[in-house]
Amino acid sequence: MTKEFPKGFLWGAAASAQQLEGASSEAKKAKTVWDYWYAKEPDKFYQKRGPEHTSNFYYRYKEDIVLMKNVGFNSFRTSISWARLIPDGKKVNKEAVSFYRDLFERLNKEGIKPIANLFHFDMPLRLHKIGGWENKEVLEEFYYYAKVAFETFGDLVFDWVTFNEPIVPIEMGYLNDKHLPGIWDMERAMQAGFNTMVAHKKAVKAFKEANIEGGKIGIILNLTPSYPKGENVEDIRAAEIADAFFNKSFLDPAVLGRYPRVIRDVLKTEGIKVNYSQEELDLIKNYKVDFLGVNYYQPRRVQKGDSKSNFKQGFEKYFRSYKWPKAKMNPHRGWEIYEKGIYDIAINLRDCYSNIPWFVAENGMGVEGEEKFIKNGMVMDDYRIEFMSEHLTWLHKAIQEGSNCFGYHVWTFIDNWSWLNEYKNRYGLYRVDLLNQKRTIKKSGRWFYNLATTNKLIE
Ligand code: BGP
Repeated sequence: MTKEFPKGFLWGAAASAQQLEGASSEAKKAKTVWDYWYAKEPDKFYQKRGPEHTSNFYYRYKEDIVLMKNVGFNSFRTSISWARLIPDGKKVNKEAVSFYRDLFERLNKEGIKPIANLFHFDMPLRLHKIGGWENKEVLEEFYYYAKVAFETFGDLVFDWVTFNEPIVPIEMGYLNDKHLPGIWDMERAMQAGFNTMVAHKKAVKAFKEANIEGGKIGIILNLTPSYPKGENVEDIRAAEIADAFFNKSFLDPAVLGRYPRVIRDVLKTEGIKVNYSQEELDLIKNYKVDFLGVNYYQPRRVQKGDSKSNFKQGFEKYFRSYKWPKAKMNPHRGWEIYEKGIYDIAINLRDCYSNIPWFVAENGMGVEGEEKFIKNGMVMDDYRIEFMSEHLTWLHKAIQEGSNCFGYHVWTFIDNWSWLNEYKNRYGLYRVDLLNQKRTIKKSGRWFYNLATTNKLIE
């Protein structure tokens, strides 16, 4: 069966500055939290490989753009490094400007639409030291950075994103130890989360002020549809609360300009206070996004909470995760694969979020030990082809039913470094040999080329 996608559909991949560029302390780039953390605690990082061990895109981007062409991309999203563009928070780094301008120019020339993101987990160290998103001064710095980025690259990039997965540094840094500051504190998590939303709104405001002709601004959220264990009231309520905190907490203010009641009720019951001003509430109400990017990897399965649990350190009081017995698991990574989740997201955006234009901004399959699938020099990743194909089948159905989806980006185009996981889980359409940086197309890269250039999924 052939499934055709709408005319002009975006096919491409996502990446991020810290994960792809390398040159982490070169060309006047200032340190980020990741550079700092690695220098301090290398043992935390899988195989002790830190952010300087990436795929060196900073030096290889010209050749890598050719590789993008060879897998049929018509679009590519990456982030600008805040610490590279404005190392001291004031003076714009000319070397960074030349790098990003050349990158965007070349992408445009090759017919690959650049989508630029401002923040992908890489807080400049000097701002982390003054409290990161907890400090309202950092929000002003972000506003300035956004203005500089729009003014400097607004003639080359028309599709902008403020944040990738803004909830991740909050969840992983304030209710876990996988990002800095690495603490368990619900009150601080809520404040940092709220401030992140205000920072996003300030960037949207800066974007409107920059008046980029034909420009659009969005945000990328990792949405995890929440499914209750049973049909009973308690499990259903648990799923509602999980959905509110993990999806609606950013989705609702970004798209609708307000926070869901459920969140306000829970915080009130728990006596958790968030500091805000009327001016901030007005920003939230007035600066809505033009489009949305959705990263989808896996759903959330929940059951009723444990009333004895302490809310100050986690959500278990209201919902706990459980393993669905029928779940299909990614045997090479351990995450659930639930393709229909993408359809449920699409229909929810159609019905509850004014059918906002959106695209799949990340979807992909991480595989540990992928070298075992190499045959005659090529990774025969049929599992990845099946993964994308099944997600696209559900996405196509949702588009047929009226969901306003305009593209599909895979995570990611070449294997890249991933936070504490280093290269543990490979996601690329190209394999990267870490000894010599050689890129080799995988079977999925060939498959993606046909998909993107025909605009059709052929099963
Ligand atoms: C997303 C992030 C990416 C990337 C990806 C894969 O949440 O936006 O930055 O890391 O997940 O995650 P991992 O490498 O942990 O498998």
